[in-house]
Amino acid sequence: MQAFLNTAVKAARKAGEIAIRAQRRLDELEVREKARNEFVTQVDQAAEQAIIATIRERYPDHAVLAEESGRSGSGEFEWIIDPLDGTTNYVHGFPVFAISIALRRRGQLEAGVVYDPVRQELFTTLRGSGVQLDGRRVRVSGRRELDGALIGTGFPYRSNVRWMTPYLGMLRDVMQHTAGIRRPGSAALDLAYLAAGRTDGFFEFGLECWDIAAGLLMVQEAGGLVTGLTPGPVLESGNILAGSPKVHDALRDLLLPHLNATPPAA
Ligand code: 2AM
Ligand code: CA
Repeated sequence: MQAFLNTAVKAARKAGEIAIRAQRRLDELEVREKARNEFVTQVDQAAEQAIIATIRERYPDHAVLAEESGRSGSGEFEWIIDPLDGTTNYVHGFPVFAISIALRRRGQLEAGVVYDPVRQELFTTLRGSGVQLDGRRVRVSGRRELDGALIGTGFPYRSNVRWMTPYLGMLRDVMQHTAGIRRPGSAALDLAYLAAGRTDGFFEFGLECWDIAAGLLMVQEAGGLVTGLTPGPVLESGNILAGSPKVHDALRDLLLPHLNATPPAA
């Protein structure tokens, strides 16, 4: 499994270099919003192609599920790839974005990498072996209650407005019961930070499986809990709640009543 991880790390670093190099050009470009978006789409695609090429070079028969190019191949091994998580930040030059790569074998997550090319921080995990940040073992925080906890989240974006009403109620409650909320804008990095004990909990609706696959395994391997805010597998619903064990449970008690009180708009 270590060999898989090495390949994922190599791929993530290549994608990171592409993103950083292109961002310098993006800063220099005087362009319309649409042109910016098109440029960024090209960066996403180039980063994704670099990742897939690196994986395929080593493992030509593995399947791939990637944000830009979708699903290709089939078989026991499947790589789940987000070449640039935090695209909105990236477009604006807000320096919070990441590359996320996970490996799933027969439906079970086996390995994950989240790479922050701005800070050059590398989070890695293998099932059964914990989580490392730049080679040093990290764990979720030992916080036992919401009081004093720092909670990460993401807002429901346009296509997910159906969660708006329950979500705003949740925000109000979390603000009142914790040390604070952070909304950095990359779910992959949010989960990696949680795994490293930098936050104590995280929740968001409507994420895609490539946003969270690597981070989900990281939180679990770092001693945390991950569950769905709605029924069904969290990689499918994308409605995720995660935390160090006690904070996860306390957040769950705080958040779930909002879903019962205000069912999402159809
Ligand atoms: P992305 O940057 O790869 O799109 C921010 O709340 C998180 O939601 C990011 O991880 C972002 O990933 C993800 N996300 C998924 N789909 C999105 C969308 N349509 N608009 C904004 N963020 C989206
Ligand atoms: Ca993403």
